[in-house]
Amino acid sequence: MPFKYPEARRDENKVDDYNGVKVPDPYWWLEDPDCEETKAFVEEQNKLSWPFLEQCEIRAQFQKRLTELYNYPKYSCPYKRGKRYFYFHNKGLQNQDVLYVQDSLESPASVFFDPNKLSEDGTVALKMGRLSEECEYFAYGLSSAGSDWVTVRFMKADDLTELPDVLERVKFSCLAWTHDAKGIFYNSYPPQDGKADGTETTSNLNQKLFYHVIGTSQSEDVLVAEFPDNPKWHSNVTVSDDGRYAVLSITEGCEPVNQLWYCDLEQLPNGISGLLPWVKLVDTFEAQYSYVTNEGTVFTFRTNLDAPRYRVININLQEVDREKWTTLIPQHDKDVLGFVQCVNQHHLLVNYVHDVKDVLQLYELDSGRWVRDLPLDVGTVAGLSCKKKHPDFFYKFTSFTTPGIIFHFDLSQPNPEPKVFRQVEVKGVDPSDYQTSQVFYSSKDGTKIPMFLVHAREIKKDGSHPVFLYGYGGFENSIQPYYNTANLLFVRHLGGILAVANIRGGGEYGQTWHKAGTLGNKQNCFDDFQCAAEFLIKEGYTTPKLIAINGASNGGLLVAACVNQRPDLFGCAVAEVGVMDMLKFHKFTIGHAWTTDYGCADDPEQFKWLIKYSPLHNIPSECSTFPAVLLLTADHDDRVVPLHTLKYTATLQNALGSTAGVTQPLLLRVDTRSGHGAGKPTAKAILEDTHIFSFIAQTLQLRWRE
Ligand code: X99
Repeated sequence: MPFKYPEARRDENKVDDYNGVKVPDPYWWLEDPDCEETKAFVEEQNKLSWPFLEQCEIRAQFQKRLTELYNYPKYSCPYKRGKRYFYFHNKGLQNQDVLYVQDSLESPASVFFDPNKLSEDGTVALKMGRLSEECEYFAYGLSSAGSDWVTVRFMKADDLTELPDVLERVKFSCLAWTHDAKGIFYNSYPPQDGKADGTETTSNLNQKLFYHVIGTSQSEDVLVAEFPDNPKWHSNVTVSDDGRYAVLSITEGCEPVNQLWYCDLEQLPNGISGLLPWVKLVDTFEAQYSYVTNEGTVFTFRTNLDAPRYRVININLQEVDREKWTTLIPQHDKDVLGFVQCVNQHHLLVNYVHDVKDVLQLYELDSGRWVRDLPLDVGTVAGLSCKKKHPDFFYKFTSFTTPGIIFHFDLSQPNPEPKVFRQVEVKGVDPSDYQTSQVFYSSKDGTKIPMFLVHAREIKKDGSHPVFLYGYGGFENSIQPYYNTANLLFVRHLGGILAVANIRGGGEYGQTWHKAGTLGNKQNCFDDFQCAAEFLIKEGYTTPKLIAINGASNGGLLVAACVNQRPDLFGCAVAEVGVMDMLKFHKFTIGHAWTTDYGCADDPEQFKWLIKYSPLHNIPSECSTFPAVLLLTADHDDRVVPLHTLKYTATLQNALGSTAGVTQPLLLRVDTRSGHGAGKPTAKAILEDTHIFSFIAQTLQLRWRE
């Protein structure tokens, strides 16, 4: 019995003109989140989707088991400030992680900051927190209901007293204390018309950089940098390890390139009291430079300048000619240089990504000489805490089946070796039930694409296994091994295979891999993902009817584009918070920053790329088979505004909702008081995962196995 989808009004008169090409936009009215018609549309969709999701056969079992298995203690690496140690901890099911403090690593810990106290439903999240250098103050940014907007507040770190200072209209901001603890650098946007609670779609332009002096009101904050001629620019300050310099990085979009300006804070006769006399070390957007540390005027940066897999360079501020810049750690032949951090005054902790798996090494800061490897299993360094002035550091290892092992390494010891500082075990999950492997398959153009597979120890290659195929493919973001309880439940109780395809557009092999999946090459991402499914079928793992694909954000675009292009290849598709209207994304909130990966429809050449794959504009008009589709968005998603998914849903249901061959559900789930993902309370995350996997099990007809 096909579904009866809500009627959505089509405005046939709304046709946009892109340099002479006419493109209808009948559901443009869904772009207004506040009009009654949009609200009614969302309500009707939810009335269809939520009961369906709640009534899926395995829903209760999945939810119960997920809640049980998610209920394990979670810890971050501890970090030292002043004389004390701080770390995040979640007992298991708390909505938000709690910040703890202790006098030493062995002494009892007490609660330092608990975001759970700030809202009933756990939707107020700690987005950023910074202790001043000597631990006088704690500056913290809270966001509400999943929005990117942040409010910064302050407290005294010794007695936890709240200060009256409040910073508003903060978004995409740095938070950098000057070492005298007098104040902090942060970014905010000018006032805007209408609301700014994360449900608006207004473009984010003209961000400014301020210095806030503790004990003053925000209206008195010192404007230290602005770029009126370049409304899309974003800036970020790092205060150097020695406290002397403010290092300013300016970006224009999501490309890994920045300008690099600095200011010697010791050379300011009146302190920080106005626009700073920035010195422009790099005033173009040719490459990325990330501050690592400095010894006097010799600055160390991680850069992709002439190095798509990144390298470490030194620049002496007194000899800034490019010919005088020197290489400290050259680019690796194959591996990508990940993070670089200074520890123990004169060491660099260096991460490489080798075929999507992390490597950790120690180097000498002065010579760039390799000192030693820190052995790691196959997986990811998911956390790190270190400081130049401290001889010891912590790192957290994770993998598909390891929730987290925190190692402590102390360079002040003779013959130091990493020690397991903390290791959590999850009751009910036996890592030996699972097997992780990495395969390399050929994409359409012959490029070898890595893919992780996680499944039961012994599986038959008889095509009988359901697959959960995940991908992202954009913005140089690499998808390295990660621990996810719901994914493991899919493997253990639904007999499934988790497949993570490291498609192009990501950073798995550096900038070259990224660029091969952007702009005019974006189709490579979709080809890579489709070829992953074809590989799994050809190798006898599965069949199209048993494949569920999933992705979020840029990965939501991936899923929707692949469904349009190959509806025959998948049984189910779950697209979360996706970018679906490739002709208009740049008009809303921070969308303009993504033109670096996607291009922009206002440009006639780039329009041709976008119109070819934009999910909203390429839904097949008739087809004999189509996967079950679940679309997710949320009312406070101000990263990828909900209108993308709303318009796409209306178009999809209109095109295929009453087609004879299309019997599988095409549903939209819109969450409330929820956003793009960051800061989502545990209760909401568990319910969302439950709904996603219940939908997959229901539509692929999977049975629960004990
Ligand atoms: C962003 O849009 C990042 C947004 N953002 C900035 C920040 O532009 O978070 C910025 C400037 C300065 C400081 C902090 C920020 N991103 C991040 C993309 C993918 C990303 C995103 O969210 F590059 F990883 N997208 C949603 C891209 C398409 C869908």
